[in-house]
This record gives sequence, structure tokens and C-alpha cells, in this order.
Amino acid sequence: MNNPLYDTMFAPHAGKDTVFLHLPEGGVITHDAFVRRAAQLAHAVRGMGVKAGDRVAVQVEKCPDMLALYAACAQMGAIFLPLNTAYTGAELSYFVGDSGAALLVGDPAREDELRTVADASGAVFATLSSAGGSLSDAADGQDETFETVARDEDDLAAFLYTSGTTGRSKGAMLTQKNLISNAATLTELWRFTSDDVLLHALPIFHTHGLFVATNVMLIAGGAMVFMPKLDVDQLIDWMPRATAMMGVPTFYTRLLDDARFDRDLTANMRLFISGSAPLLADTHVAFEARTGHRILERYGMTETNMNTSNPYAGERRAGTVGLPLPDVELRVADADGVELPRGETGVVEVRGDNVFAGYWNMPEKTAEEMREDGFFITGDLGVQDEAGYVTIVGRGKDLIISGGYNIYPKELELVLDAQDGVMESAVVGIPHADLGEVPLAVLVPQAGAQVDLDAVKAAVGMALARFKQPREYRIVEELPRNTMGKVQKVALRAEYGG
Ligand code: MCA
Ligand code: AMP
Repeated sequence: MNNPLYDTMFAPHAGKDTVFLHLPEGGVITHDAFVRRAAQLAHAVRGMGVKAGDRVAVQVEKCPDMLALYAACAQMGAIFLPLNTAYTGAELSYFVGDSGAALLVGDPAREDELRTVADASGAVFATLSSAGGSLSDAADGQDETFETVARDEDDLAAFLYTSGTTGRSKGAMLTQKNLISNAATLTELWRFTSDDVLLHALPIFHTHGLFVATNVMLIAGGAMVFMPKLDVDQLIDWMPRATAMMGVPTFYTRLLDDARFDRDLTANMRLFISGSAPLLADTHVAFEARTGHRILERYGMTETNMNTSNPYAGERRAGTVGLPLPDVELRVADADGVELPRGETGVVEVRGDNVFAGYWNMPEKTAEEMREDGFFITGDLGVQDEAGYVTIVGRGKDLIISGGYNIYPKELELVLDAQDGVMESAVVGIPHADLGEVPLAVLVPQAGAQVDLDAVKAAVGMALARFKQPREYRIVEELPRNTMGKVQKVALRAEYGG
């Protein structure tokens, strides 16, 4: 193999006239057409000066060409760096600058703003969307074959930025091997084949929609119903023609809220998979009562892809994330990395080909989270039972997961603390029926000052993506602290969490 990622995921599809993407708005894209389009895009991207090893930052609405751009980057050895479409210009500037991206591909609707971002860090700018753009124009008419650039399995394939407890996002570097090994394991474990039709309503800028859902279907050779976003009507419309679905817990609670969703509608489905956030045992139970299907829950992270999964054939235990994957070593450890006896709660650590190569340009951060023996410290608190099932019982890291998106309180607190009249702030997650958790901000005014909440909200709106913004604000005289002076977020959650 001269380029393991391309040769595993994409090359086998050349010449196949089977359906790869069903487009809900009408039409299909075959496997062969997809591979040919990727080659055209690879020519276009190379024409913009991108070479193997360069980063290609992409903030584009979900569309077939965006997926083909992932394949194009694999074929030309460039590093694919997808970004949440909700990110503001301020957030994007950091990602493009930090990664040193050679090319920023953005939505034509935000061309002026994004071109400024690209210019500021010396990146070339191009546009792409389902309705076209300068990159699609440059690709149209190009040769439909492209000579695959040789790569090694340890070469980098993608960067995914993940926030952190310091408030500064880190570029997780994923190698070809990370992606291939995990997708191959999941394909086999979950028994995906070319007969499968996956309902794909997740975004493709995160691990779940791209490296789990899409990579698994590429290896299996099956089809995806490629929906722009979660739309319950569309899911219900396509369900009788599909065999599987992957989603965050909000997908499942929203389906259960719809009376049309029942046993008959799901009769053709063989598998429902949930991840990215805790699935309530209640949801699991209600889902089985309504449909007869037991949701299969799994657990992973940007840095590691997937680590555990409930079994396909064995018992799927509600409230657990299942067993370590066959090629992932997992231990529940104490603060020194020493494995604890089964049944005791500790930090989940994992080792295997799935574990990333480190954070871009942050060797000290990488070292902090990596043990000398190669185990990665996830920061999740877990417990493993005698049979090996893992339950995530909490997070050692200060993290809010809202509708499957991660929000690090520190990032919000830094913005809030900088506002006029604010002395300090604390952000905590409070329960939310639809999204699991949402952020609530507690502000302490400076002595004698007034906090202008409208001005604070406006500033937060400029700085941070909408999904990160606090849903509620409280103004208090002081924050609860322990004897060490540390803010007691547990107390804040108890007070405001309803
Ligand atoms: C949208 N909004 C949100 C979220 N999504 N607010 C908080 N949390 C969210 N997740 C806000 C919008 O800004 C907007 O605000 C309003 O909600 C409606 O937006 P819309 O786009 O219509 O929302 P939606 O379509 O209902 O989306 C909710 C969703 C979506 C379906 C839960 O967020 C989603 O697809 N989440 C999946 C995320 C995901 O793929 N995570 C995987 C990460 P306003 O109206 O005020 O403007 S990978 C990962 O975690 C690991 C590796 C793993 O294990 O998989
Ligand atoms: P991310 O940084 O987006 O990769 O999010 C990874 C985090 O999501 C993990 O460290 C967990 O805290 C959480 N997570 C993912 N899947 C699950 C799950 N099935 N149950 C509980 N938490 C999960």
C-alpha cells in the first residue's frame, strides 16, 4: 500500500456503481462518482498551492463536496481540518493561525469575513457549498483521476481542535493508522456490510459523524442517507429504507417525542448507536419499550476515536458504555496511573492504535495527558465491573456536553471576566431536557459597578459560537469557595441546576 488511508477507504470504490450517498433533496451519488469527484477536488486543491503535509481548514455546511474534500486530502496527503460551522470569525482566526493552514475553505455566504481570517494568517481562501463556490468551480472539468501521493500509516491525516480546561483549544493530530484501525474494528464489531444503509444526520466536522459514521461506511462499502442536519421528519421518512442510525442522545429523545416513531417504522432497522454524551438509562428503556430495539451505546473522544462499545450480540447494558474495543487496552486508574481493582472509581486511561499522535505544537500538553507507558489519560471518571463493562460516572475535567458538543467553562469564563463591570465569573452545566446540559453563567460585579447583561451577551456573541453561549445568567455578590479558595462548582450546580 502506498497510502493506507486512501487505499483502505476510497480506492476500493473506484468503478463501483453502487449508491454511496442518498441525497434527501433528491438523487444519489455512487461510490465511483464520489471517488472521481475527490480526484477533481485534489487537482483543484493542489492548484491552490497545497502540498502533502499541509493543513486544509474547512468550515463548510455539510454537503457531498465537503466529504469529497476529505477524500481529496487523503489522496494528496494533505491534513484535513474540519471546523464547526457555528464558529465565529474570532474562533476561526485562532484555528487557522495556530494550525498554519495553507488553505481555508469556507462558506460563500461568509466570504468577506473568512477571507479576512485567511489573509491574516497567510492562508489561501476558497469557497465551497452545496450550491457551488470557487473550489467547486476549480474542480469542475479537472481530470477524474489523480495520482495518489504516497503516505505512511504514521503520517498525519487530520487535525481536530478540541477545547481544554485552560480555555485554549488544542489541535489533536490524528494519523492514518488511528483512523483506519478504529474504523476497521468498529465495522467488524457492529457488523456493517455493503447491504447497510446508514441514516447520517450528524455534522461531519467532528469524530462522530466523520471518523465513526463515515469511515465505517466507507470500509463496509454501504450507503448513507446524507442529511444536512437532524430533521425528525426526514429521519422518519427514510427509516423504513434504512438499516442503521448513529446519533447523540438528543437524536433519540427527539425521536421518542414523535408518536409516529414506533415498532413498525423501525422494522427494517438492525442497529441504533448512541454516543458523544451520556445516554440516560430511562431513554434506553423507553426506546426499547417503543421499538423493541436496544440502543447500543459506545464511548470515545476526539483524541482516541472510540474506546469502548456495548456488544452487538451480547448484552447491551443500559447506563454503561460497554466493553473495551478488542484492540484498545483500558484501565481505570488512580492519580498516578496505577490500575484500581474492578468496582473502584478512577480515571479512564486507554492505549492502542486509536490513540492520537499528540497536540499540535503543544508537546507539554501532550506530555501532561500521556503516561510513559503509552496510556492516554482521558479525564473521564469511570468504573469497570467484573464482566468488564465500563460506566462513565463523571468527568475529572471541567466540561459541559450540550447536544453532543463540548463546552469548556474556562473558555467562557475568560470572555466573561474581560467584560466591563465583571470582577469574576463561573460557568456550570445545568440539566436540559433536550440537550442534556446547557451552560449557566454566574457573574460577580466589581465593587460599586453594575453589570450590563445586554452588553455582556453581545460581547459573548461576537467571541463564541452560539452553542457555547450561556443560556442563563445569574449575578451574585460572591462565588462559593472551599478553604483553598477554589470555586465550588458543585455548590453552584446544586443551587442553580433545578
Ligand atoms: C444547536 N444549538 C445548540 C446546539 N446545537 N445549542 C447548544 N448545544 C447544541 N448542541 C442552538 C443553535 O445555536 C440555535 O440557537 C438553536 O440551538 C437551533 O439550532 P439548530 O441548528 O436548528 O439545532 P438543532 O438542529 O436542533 O441541533 C441540535 C443537535 C445538534 C441535533 C443536538 O447540535 C447536533 O447534531 N449535535 C451533534 C453534535 C456532534 O456530532 N457531536 C459529536 C462530537 P439559536 O436559535 O439561539 O440561534 S464527537 C464526540 O463527542 C466524541 C468523539 C464521540 O464520542 O463521538
Ligand atoms: P470530545 O472532546 O468531543 O471528543 O468529547 C469526548 C468526551 O465526550 C469524552 O471524554 C466523554 O466525556 C464524553 N462522551 C463521549 N461518549 C460518551 C458516552 N457514551 N457517555 C458519556 N460520555 C461520553
